[in-house]
Amino acid sequence: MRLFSKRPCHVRDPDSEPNPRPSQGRQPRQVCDENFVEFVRNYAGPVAAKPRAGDAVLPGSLCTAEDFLKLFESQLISRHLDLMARVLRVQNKVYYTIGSSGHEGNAMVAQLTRHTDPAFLHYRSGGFMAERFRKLPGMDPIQDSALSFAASKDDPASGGRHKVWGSKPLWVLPQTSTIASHLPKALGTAIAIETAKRIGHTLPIPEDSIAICSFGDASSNHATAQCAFNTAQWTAYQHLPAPVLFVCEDNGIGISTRTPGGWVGAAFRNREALDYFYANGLDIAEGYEQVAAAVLHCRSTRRPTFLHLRTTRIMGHAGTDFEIEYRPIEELLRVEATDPLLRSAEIALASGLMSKDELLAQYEAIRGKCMAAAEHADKTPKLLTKEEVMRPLAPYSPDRVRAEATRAPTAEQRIAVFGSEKQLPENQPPKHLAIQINQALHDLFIKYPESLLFGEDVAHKGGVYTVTKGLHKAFKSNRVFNTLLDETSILGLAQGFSNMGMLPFPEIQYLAYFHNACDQIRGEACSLQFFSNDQYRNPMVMRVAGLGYQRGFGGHFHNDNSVTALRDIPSLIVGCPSRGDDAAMMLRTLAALSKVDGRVCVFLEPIALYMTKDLYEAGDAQWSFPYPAPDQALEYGAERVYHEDAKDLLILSFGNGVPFALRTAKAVEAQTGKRTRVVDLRWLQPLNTQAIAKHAGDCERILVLDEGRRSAGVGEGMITAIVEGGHGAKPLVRVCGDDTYTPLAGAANLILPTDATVLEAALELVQA
Ligand SMILES: Cc1ncc(C[n+]2csc(CCOP(=O)(O)OP(=O)(O)O)c2C)c(N)n1
Ligand SMILES: [Mg+2]
Repeated sequence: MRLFSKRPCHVRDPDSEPNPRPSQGRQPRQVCDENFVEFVRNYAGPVAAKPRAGDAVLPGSLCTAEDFLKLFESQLISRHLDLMARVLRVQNKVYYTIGSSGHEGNAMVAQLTRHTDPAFLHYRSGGFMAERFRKLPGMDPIQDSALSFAASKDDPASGGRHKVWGSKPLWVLPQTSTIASHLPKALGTAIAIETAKRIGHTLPIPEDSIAICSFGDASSNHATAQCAFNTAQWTAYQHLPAPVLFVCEDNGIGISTRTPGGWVGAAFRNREALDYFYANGLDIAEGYEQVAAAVLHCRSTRRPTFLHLRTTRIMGHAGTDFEIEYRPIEELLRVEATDPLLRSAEIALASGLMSKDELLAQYEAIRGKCMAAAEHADKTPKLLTKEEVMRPLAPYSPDRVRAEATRAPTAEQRIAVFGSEKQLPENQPPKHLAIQINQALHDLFIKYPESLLFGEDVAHKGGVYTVTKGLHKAFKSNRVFNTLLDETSILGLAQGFSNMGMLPFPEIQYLAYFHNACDQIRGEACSLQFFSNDQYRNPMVMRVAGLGYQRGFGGHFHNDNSVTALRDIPSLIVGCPSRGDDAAMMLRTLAALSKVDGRVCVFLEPIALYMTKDLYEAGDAQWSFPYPAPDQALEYGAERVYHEDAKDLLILSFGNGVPFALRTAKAVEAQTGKRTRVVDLRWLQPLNTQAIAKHAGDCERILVLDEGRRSAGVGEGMITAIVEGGHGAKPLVRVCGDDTYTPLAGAANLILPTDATVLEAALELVQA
């Protein structure tokens, strides 16, 4: 066997250039390719009598000859897809060269699990995918993968939006390339499988399914991965089921950074409530038994299971990787010698299952199929318009959303929860924001038996501000529960629940604490519809308490008013009510947007308005409103307009700014006779730019009131809409927060808009 050819993979070749030129001639073959052919040709080891289908492929192995042949073919398919990508990348026919070579042993995990076990995969999962494709008739892994490599519009995984491992019928949810970000939602899915049974929700997959999640050795160190392991352990430690199979594909390196020898085993072998298995993924005959044991353990015990799968990395990190710069030649030689395909060829030959000629013929036949599929894929249509690209990103079906949002639960259902007709919230006196959110959540929980609410301190305590009080009592621990203190896990759980068809209402205790888990929404939840061509959806309504002006509980972290972190997330919907009745109706619309169009929604609750009952003076009760009956909802995007006939001044605002604006309007009229239209935008993402432009057009002067920071705040979006709407020449002022963190106590008012500063700016405007 030649382990190191004249042209090793670690010598720069044309496809190692970031922007390759079209190739003029034939591509030189990769070392692993040459090695394989030579190894088979030169094989001179023992050859046993051909085993029958049910026999062990080699004495002592748990893998039968029949199963081995399938696995070997899957390995070869995976390898030839990699080789094809290296050849055709330089011709600009393929747009992705991160391969699976050296990891093909993960086909065993696919063979030993079911196609209905949801899989969240590492990018080196070619072997797994080829094997999983066998589980349903009529599916072709080569064809489908080739379409994805070519960014073809016909790509069944993402519709040409990314090279992802994904399949709707095979329960492979496409993942982004942010390493480790998929672990929390894989765990969430495992927990959701179990929760569904407890709340009587019908699962889309069998009840004894497990969630599979693979990742690399370097990725196992990531904070997001660690939080998933910890949450799995925290769950299992309490004897709660969490059937997730973590598969750590350990090739000993992450791009160029070596994982310390033995680290993965040392770090995971003795963790509390995380059951460790080791399998040699380089040798099917040997590794099969341990993979089977890990899968069986996970499925039967429903405990989180860590499968440490030994792999290696052939052909570098990606086509652009120049391995020789950071790995000594001796090491590369060792790596090439442990190529799992050489071992599989040896098993096939030594067991007598295949002759050299048969093996080489199959090898070349698969190469031919992969190349032909890729050439075909290259000729298929690509995404050519912006509309095509964005079609699955943010679906919206207005009529269906409206109908769903105004669909009320029955009176009997409601009375069973609220107590009596008289106790129905719409029959109560007007109430403030916190109470109405609470009542609306009760109503939504009656309407959607598959809804769940969870977060920090939300259960018995009812949240820091008692907004969720009573929900736990009414709907019990399976639907309303405290999580551990980890926002990333909360949002991972939310994705898991929605993957299983439930409607999660995760709560983030304060907006400042969303930021450290933002990737779960920005990178993961919101990208799923896009990267799966809207085949997968993870709808949710994330409630976040935030914004400024809290008197009792000050400082930055309880008064964070940065909406910015939410506003540029593609497809995310952000609603922010300023009063109770709007909040109740907005929640219904958000839930409907989730149910109908699969949207990820944020409900941003202004803490300072939770208990606000008065508007102009103490005791006037003018910021308390009757509870809207459950068949009332807000139109998605629609603003609330106060003093619609006023034209002298327009104040555009949201959240805490709305009462400021109304008080200012009253004072301006009293002092100058000028009348002010106040617009509460209510929906912060996407901003209703048409409404902003319309009101700006109607009025003579404009005041943009945004409690957020000057830089990148919502106010910038409002002003852009005004200017783009053609009204930039009108007198315009912005009153907003300063670019600073919020200080404690009264000092907060120095950097936030106040009644006084808003009034001052408004008077200047109207008197100018
Ligand atoms: C959060 C994040 N940080 C950095 C990267 C860039 N990156 C991509 S793969 C990789 C190494 C991963 O190594 P490992 O987990 O061992 O997987 P392997 O590639 O070896 O299979 C890095 C740093 C990324 N994709 N995501
Ligand atoms: Mg690695």
